[in-house]
Amino acid sequence: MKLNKNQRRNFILPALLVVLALLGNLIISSTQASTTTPGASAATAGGEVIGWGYNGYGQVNIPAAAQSGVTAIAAGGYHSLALKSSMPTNAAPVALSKNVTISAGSGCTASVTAAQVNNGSYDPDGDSITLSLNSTGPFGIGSHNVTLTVTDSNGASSSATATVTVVDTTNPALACPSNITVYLPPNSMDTSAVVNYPAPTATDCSSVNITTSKASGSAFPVGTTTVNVTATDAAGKQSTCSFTVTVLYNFSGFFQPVDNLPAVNVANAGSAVPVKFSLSGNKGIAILAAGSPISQPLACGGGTPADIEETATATTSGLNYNATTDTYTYVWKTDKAWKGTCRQLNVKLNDGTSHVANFQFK
Ligand SMILES: [Ca+2]
Ligand SMILES: [Ca+2]
Repeated sequence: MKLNKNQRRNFILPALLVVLALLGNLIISSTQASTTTPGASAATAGGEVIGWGYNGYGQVNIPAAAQSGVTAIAAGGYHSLALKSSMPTNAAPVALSKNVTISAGSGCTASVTAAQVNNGSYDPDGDSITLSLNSTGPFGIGSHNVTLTVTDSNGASSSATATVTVVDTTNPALACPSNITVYLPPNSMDTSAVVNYPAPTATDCSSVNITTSKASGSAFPVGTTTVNVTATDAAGKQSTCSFTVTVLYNFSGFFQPVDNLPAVNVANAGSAVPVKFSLSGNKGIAILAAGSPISQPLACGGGTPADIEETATATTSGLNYNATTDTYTYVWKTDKAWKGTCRQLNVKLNDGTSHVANFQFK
């Protein structure tokens, strides 16, 4: 049978479609569709067949799907067919992020890495992925938003956001004043002194509150007082330091008959030696440290001998104060057994100071 031109036109396309249908489950969805139907497509085992053509036969425009990725084309009459292979498509990676909290380092800042923010990002295709952050810092104390971008080896990417919180976990740097020593006002009955000390200083990544166990400008008693200082930062981190405030008597040195060092006082063993001194004012009778005075053996030799010109009649040791002469007298009852030996007398006051005199007994 010989076909004219129109007959051939009307025959070729259906024939071709039939062939394709035989080859692979061809399904024509719109061979006689309206003019708005962009084309016909058919899914096959190996790809996708797209047909289009003259409006009178149902297909009109070149479908968008047939404008790229076409591996073969057939045309005849008013119809065309394109074959697209089922090329694998690339799936974008999945970005998963997590919020992180980081301790501030030196400079009170911290940096973050993409790996720290990453929470198991992956690529559905199994492609290798790279991680990046829009900013790695350094960030100051507080919260900061970052964006994690995950890119696969095909260049597809996804992003996720996270919060980076930089916290202060460092104790304050605290500096205490140096130890302070003051003397009681001379010629007074005062047994305490008002002491002003330099303010302790603290530095920290956050605000710091400083407290002291005894305020500057307080009356400090005779002796040594330890002032404890605590610095607490906004995160509750604490540092401590301490310093001492020592208030001393105005010890005069020993009066006669006792000579001060380096003299060696020569006394009769068993005699009572009046040990006299002043603290520049009546400080009461409770001026000695516990157990004071004491005497200890001393190697004889050295020093300038000086006789004890005056002795007391007391049979026991004891302390008294004479307001008229502003003199404390400690009567030191020596031991007869000390004859031929030397000893050092230590008068330790309750301000913590020790005052010694050397003796040789005859
Ligand atoms: Ca991928
Ligand atoms: Ca801190």
